[in-house]
Amino acid sequence: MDKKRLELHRGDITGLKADAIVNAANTSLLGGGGVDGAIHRAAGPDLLAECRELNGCNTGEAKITKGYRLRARYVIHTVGPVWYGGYRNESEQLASCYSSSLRLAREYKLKSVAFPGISTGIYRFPKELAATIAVNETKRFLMKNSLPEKVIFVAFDDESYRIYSSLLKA
Ligand code: AR6
Repeated sequence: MDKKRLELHRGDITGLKADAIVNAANTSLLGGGGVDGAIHRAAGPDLLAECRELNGCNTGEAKITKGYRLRARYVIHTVGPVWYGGYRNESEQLASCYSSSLRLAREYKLKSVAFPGISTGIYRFPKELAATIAVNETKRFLMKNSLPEKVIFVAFDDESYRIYSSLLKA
């Protein structure tokens, strides 16, 4: 796989001009805090109206909506696992968030997709392990698929930025 297909961006995901940005949602898909709240604020009320039609989403799965006022054309909503110490299949569920989101991106023929660190905020998933899963699962998918062409990991804080930098250099 061409390493140039993986990028790292520091800061707020809501301003990114990718074909899709991924939202770290909850099973209701009706909004919340963290990046979910920021995406809904930036996209405007039409996003919530479309989300209401989706009947929620299971942990580890993903659903897609339009991006409305965002620069991104689509939002892929995925529900990460709450971290309970690693005894409840959290790693497999987190990997499934990435593969499900990437499958949707492929289905919609999207060229670029940006991910925040799913589950690494309110859901307390350890950042280093989460980033390792994110990068490995994404590489695995890109090796087998030509779309999306590019995946952007968005690090909101310095610690996440350092973790992703070293993983992407390796
Ligand atoms: N841009 C990029 N990354 C961000 C932004 C932003 N604007 N804001 C926060 N992050 P979290 P979770 C990072 O808590 O852990 C919501 O209430 C943040 O630093 O948003 O999956 C949902 O409705 C962290 O690294 O999501 C769910 O109930 C990462 O995004 C619950 O939180 C994810 O943090 C989901 O929890």
